[in-house]
Amino acid sequence: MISKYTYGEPFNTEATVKFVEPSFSGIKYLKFSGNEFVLDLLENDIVYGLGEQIRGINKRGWKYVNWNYDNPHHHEDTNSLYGSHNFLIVRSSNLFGVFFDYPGKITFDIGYTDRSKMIIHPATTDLDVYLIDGTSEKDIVKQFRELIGMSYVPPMWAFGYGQSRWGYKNEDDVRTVALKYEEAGIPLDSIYLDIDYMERYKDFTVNLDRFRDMKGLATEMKAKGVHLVPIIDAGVKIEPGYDVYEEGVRKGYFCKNEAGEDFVGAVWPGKVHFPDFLTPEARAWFGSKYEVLTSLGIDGFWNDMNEPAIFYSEDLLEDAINKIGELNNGNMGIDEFFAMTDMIGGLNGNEAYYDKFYHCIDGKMVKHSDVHNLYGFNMTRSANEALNLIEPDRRTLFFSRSSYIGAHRYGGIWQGDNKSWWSHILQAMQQLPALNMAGFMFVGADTGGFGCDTTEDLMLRWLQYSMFTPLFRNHSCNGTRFQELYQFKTVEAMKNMIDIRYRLIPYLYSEFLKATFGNEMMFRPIGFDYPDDRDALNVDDQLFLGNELMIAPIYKQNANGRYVYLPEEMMLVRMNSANEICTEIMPKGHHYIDVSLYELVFFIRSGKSIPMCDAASHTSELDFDTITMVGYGSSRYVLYKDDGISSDLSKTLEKIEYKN
Ligand code: MIG
Repeated sequence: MISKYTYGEPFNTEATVKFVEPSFSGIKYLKFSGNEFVLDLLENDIVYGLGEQIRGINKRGWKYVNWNYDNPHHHEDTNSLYGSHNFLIVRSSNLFGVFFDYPGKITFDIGYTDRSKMIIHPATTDLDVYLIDGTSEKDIVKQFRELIGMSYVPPMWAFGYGQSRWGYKNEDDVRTVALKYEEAGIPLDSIYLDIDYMERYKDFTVNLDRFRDMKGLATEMKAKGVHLVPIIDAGVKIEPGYDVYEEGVRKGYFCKNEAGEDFVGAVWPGKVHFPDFLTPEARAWFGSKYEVLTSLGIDGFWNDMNEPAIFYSEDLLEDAINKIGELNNGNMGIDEFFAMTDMIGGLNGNEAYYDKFYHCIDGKMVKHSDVHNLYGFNMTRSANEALNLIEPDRRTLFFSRSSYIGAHRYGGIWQGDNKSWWSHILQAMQQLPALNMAGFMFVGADTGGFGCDTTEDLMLRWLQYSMFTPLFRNHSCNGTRFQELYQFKTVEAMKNMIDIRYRLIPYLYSEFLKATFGNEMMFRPIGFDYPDDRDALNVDDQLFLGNELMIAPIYKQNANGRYVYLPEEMMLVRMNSANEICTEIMPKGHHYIDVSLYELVFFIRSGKSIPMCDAASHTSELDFDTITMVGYGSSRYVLYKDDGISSDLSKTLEKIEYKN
């Protein structure tokens, strides 16, 4: 049962799609003090959720600030990342879900100030709060997901392996990647184009010196089974003669400053204007520009910098430069020196920028900071809605960096600029169930790590985790160690892992569709299926994947194995390569399992089995009809499959029962 409570005058975020009758009594379970919501927590209560946030599956013990932020440091003490997903499930004397539909800054102090209190503080008290009672976490998630609408489904090829790097500068760089993968015999479905393909970082342009013939390249790659997926940034470069800029100015599609002029920020291209994605007109206009690239044969995009990230605004930059001039008195002391570095460091992403521009909604100026967290959502929506017109029959791959609940209907997300750190495998995994709770199903982290130099063993372990996530992309930052799989000596072992991924795609895609259609989670904490088992409730480094699997990846360097907790009897599956499968039944309980660096280990749940197809070089070559079942004897599996591309999701959907 869902109850809705309205405070003040909420902005219509369009996060939800179902009408809920507002309740006029006081809110249940939480205490509302006039500007915050408070809940008393007992020692063993658990708080799940918050989507893309740091720390564990149980969110207790930290203060989270949901304010979409271009934060390349996913440190343990950070507070904000790229997305705001204000949905929680509280397992206390009452079990309930709660969604704070609020597009501005909102703080979740979950036992930080006081271990026994959760305090939720929205910047203003204009919001809708939805409170969901249910019989279990899974039941609450289902109700919530029905409220927010069905999640985005990408084309099936998006489940293939993708290679990306900031720094593929020209056609030959792209060809080299494709060729080396081919030579190494490693399956590949996509190569990503980062900002270098554009002409001076201008959206919807192609640098013709470096990409002479994008259409030819896209066609050539497509013939090899590889899709090119270019990046699109939120800011539009200010440059006379650039059509997107000129048209946007002429038609009034950009965000305005207080004086009603087009607001100026600076990002990659230097000075930019920001499309007012919160208006349907600007959304339709910007979205229509994607045709510049789809007409060249492009069928996938990633949307970046759409928090929106702002490096500086003209006035704050000038201010900082003047103050630094004053500080530079010929003999800078330590105080002046640090005042200077703080000032420089404080420019990128400074919150003050977001008070300086406005959206024009139904003739009213709405200050950006009041609706900040909706910007990336509406950028992805702009692309998705336009592509539905440009390419009505087929699905396009979309994923975004920034998001808010509601964006899940229009695209997936990637988990942003992580680092090549062991702890970031676990961090990525711990976000998965919370993202699924919030509707984000097509998700994945930069495999191998974005920032910092990766290592061969980290890459292997990371592959053994990421091969289970819908988005499976190796991406890294300009200037870091190269991490395409062919760069490593153990390329053969890496190839084995990618081959295994391709063997698992029928299962992964099928479970993705089931969870999406059924408003369920593809990745669940162990405690969601075993709420009465204390040990299961404590597990935060294993997940159920669909209805049949449990994953328990290794995320520590030099570990030759790990502890796992089995809440029921399960079948341990070991795979050293695509065709070597060893299985062993293990009883319920705690176990230590050995796992060599070159070996994949996962678990099949009691009495279940999963379908596997043969490995192939590309998803287009996968044969979903030649299935081998792996798992318990006399079990059944219902495989969901479709043509992988039609927009009409029911048109080609088939449900095929396999017996083991
Ligand atoms: O300021 O386009 O998260 O994936 O490679 C950095 C360059 C901008 C941030 C994205 C990252 C991408 C990078 N971008």
